[in-house]
Amino acid sequence: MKYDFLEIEKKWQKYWKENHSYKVIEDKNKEKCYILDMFPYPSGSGLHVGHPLGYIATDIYARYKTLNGFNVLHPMGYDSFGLPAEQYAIQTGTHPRITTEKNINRYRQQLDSIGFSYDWSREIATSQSSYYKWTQWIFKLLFNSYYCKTENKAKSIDNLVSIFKKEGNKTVNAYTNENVKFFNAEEWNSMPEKQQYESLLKYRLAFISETWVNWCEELGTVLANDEVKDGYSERGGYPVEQKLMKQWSLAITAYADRLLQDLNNLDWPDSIKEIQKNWIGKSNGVLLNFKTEEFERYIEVFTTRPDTVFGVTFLVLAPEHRLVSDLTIPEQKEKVNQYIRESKAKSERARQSNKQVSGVFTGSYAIHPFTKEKIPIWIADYVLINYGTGAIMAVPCGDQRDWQFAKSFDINIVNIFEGVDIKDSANEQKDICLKNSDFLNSLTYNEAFSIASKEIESKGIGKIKTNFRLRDAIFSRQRYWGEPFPVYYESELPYIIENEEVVTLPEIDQYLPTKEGEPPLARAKKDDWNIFKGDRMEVNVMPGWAGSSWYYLRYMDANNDLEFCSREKSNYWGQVDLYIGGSEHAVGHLLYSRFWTKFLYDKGFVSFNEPFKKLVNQGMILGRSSLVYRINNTNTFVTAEKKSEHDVTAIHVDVSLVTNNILDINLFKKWRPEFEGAEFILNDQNNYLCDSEVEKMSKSKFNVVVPDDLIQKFGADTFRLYEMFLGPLEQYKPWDTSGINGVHNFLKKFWRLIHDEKNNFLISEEEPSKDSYKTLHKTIKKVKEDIDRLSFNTPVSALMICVNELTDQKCNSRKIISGFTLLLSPYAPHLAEEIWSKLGNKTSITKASFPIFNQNYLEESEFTYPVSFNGKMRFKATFGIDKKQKEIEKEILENENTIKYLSGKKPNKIIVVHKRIINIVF
Ligand code: ANZ
Repeated sequence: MKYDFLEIEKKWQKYWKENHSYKVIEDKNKEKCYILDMFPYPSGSGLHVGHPLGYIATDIYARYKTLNGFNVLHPMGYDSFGLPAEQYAIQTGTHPRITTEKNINRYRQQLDSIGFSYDWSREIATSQSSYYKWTQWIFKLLFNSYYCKTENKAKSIDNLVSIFKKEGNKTVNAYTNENVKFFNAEEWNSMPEKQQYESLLKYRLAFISETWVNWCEELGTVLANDEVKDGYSERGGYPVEQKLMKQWSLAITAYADRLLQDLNNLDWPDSIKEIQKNWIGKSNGVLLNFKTEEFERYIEVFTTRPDTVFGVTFLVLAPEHRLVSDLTIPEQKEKVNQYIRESKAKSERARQSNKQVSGVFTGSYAIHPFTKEKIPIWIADYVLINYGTGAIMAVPCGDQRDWQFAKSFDINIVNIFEGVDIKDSANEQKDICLKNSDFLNSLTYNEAFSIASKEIESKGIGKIKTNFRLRDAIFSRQRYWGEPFPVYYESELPYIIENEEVVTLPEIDQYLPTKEGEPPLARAKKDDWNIFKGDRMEVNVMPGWAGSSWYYLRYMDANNDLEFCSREKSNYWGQVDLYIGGSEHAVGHLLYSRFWTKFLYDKGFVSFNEPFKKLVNQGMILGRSSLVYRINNTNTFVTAEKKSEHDVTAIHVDVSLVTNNILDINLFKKWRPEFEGAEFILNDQNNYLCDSEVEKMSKSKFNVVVPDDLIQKFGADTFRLYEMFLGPLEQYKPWDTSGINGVHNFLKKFWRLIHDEKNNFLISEEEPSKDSYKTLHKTIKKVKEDIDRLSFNTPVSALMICVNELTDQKCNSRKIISGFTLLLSPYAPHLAEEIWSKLGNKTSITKASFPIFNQNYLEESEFTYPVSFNGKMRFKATFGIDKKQKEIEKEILENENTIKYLSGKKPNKIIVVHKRIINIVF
């Protein structure tokens, strides 16, 4: 009797492939359901057991929805541009395309071995020119659009040109990436073409500007804020510094308010919504100008607390502020320059979390716009260049950092809060009356805020302003392995290559920056480009998130050569109904794809303005690392029990060298040349014991477990069930194979239920017992309810209980086994197909219907009645629920207990209340 999973899985994978079982077409008669995984970057090390967790969950859900009659779109592809392939190319000269293709093949083979129900006819890879042609197309669309703040949508730049022709730009309420000069129609019409073009560049949603960027020297590229963690690059962990560079950016800030508002309509985890909300960071405040004392200059500050204006005792500029050099007096120059150098090396986050305040006085003063007092101008790196105006009015009695600053540098503090003792800063004093504040005296925050704002506006010294923490998204990367821009330059102005053709990535001799420090693409000569125009081509490439911002749309119409995705297809498939992926994409990918979707919606290319209706973050599967201890400056390793007796360094060892925490010393010596001659101090049992630690599964920690071996040993169906069985999808959980046997045994037990000793299929045509019906239907109910609420672990135990009960009932009745097989099929599709076909079905189980739950089967089949004599309960008796009243009366009279209690008397009446009581009156 054998459950030959390897044979079965091979057979059905072949069948599915040959019969295109998972191909879907747009079927108007069926309700659609779009179920999506965050597509992987195909890395060189393949999939480890953590990767498929979310994929298995969506696959179960997709199969479940299909069985329930939905037309399910469940595609897969690759986010295949990226750094690792490029770095490998730098080291080895292998073209990143080759590495990427190899890795994709390995991924595909691994994915296939797990038995996913993907429609592979829709496979995409962002690095294919047939895909990035459309990424470039969206970029061009952004370049050719501006954002109308009155209509609150993106519109065609041509529209703007016709307005300029008629009325100039004064009436235009549009997003601009820098301040624009006003012109009237006449001025516009007489402007040289080049100047017109330059003016328009400021309105475009894809634009070039000189911005402070996160520069990573080691990677030779700019990084987005979400690619930087604590001052180091997320990939590689290299230091990141601030640098002023000319870069392409996308005007995501034009969408800030909509990105914030529309979060309310999304079925996403609250934590992710909160992270996005903070990242967007909306604040209402005012821009206020402070005149400098010496010359005709204004320092514009952004404040959310105009009510505290009378508490301002100094101004602070970010060290990078463009007025710093003008304002710094000669005596302070050296100190200021030194400070600027120091703060350059700090990341934005490090600057904000500065425990120790630091700063330098410029030597200049500004004039307070109301009190006319002289206030000193400082520079300090707790003020960020990228936020607000890069300058603040400091109110020590209202703001903790200003207070600390004033204290450390002995700057005057004015107390403007009634009844507050300014020993410490009076953070968030919103319900306290103001004092020392002229026309704001005795008002509290709300009133003072609006009166001060109005006064500032009417005096012409500032204006009300809503500010967002969100920055425009920097879109250039100084790399090779990314989408080239469809852009060329003429007289240093960027122009779009407007034809339909894709600009392909040219071949280059080396994947390094040029000697002049230009990006690798600058190595391409004119002839290396498939399209070359103007003086030169753009040599930056797009960032990793370009391709991933719209890939969910391409799956809907993956093979369309004429459009990125037809309106018909996107109307049919609509938003992604369920999106599963890691929470690390909270502000990168998930924000950018919302932005692109809104943009495409504005331009009329899709009918929805949010990409992902429901989002679930799967928890990470953690690895169990093994650690050995090397005695410092020796090649001797000491067993964990004795490590405290020595001065040691812990070293991660490959988990495959360790069993039950005991190191295989021979394998260890062979593992790496430097350990060949290692010596060991063992424990009393003559073993070398390792410590173990639960942490992220990663190649560098040597704790990676790959699915391949497990699938070979237990089969894909066991693997799928087991990954789900580990616990709730959202939870972080350590990988632990100790329970996999149990899950495997469950499938074997099911096999045994319907096969005899000789492995003959055994199925009975008998009507199942009530108990068996009950077992099946309670399982249907549980599996259905649980999958509906995306609880994927609990149905596994329900299925196990079901097989146990059916085994006890010796039930191999066709009706029950068919039902159970269907329930099992989303989890263990190969085994389910096998049994389904053995049951005589001619079509695949994937084309069948989910069993319908019937409450009636759950009703008790028997009831135990209390039997009373003249109202006094004497004993209990059990009868079938369906038993007729007359029969119960007859049988109860024959019961030996009744005979005893009646002791010969004749009963007058027998009362039987269905499923309640039996009363015998005598
Ligand atoms: C005066 C003031 C008084 C402020 C007070 C706060 C409290 P949010 O809410 O995050 O928008 N600020 C402005 N630009 C800054 C920059 N580039 N770097 C660091 N800090 C900056 O914060 C806005 C407040 O943060 C502004 O309001 C400003 O300080 C500071 F009792 O102005 B406030």
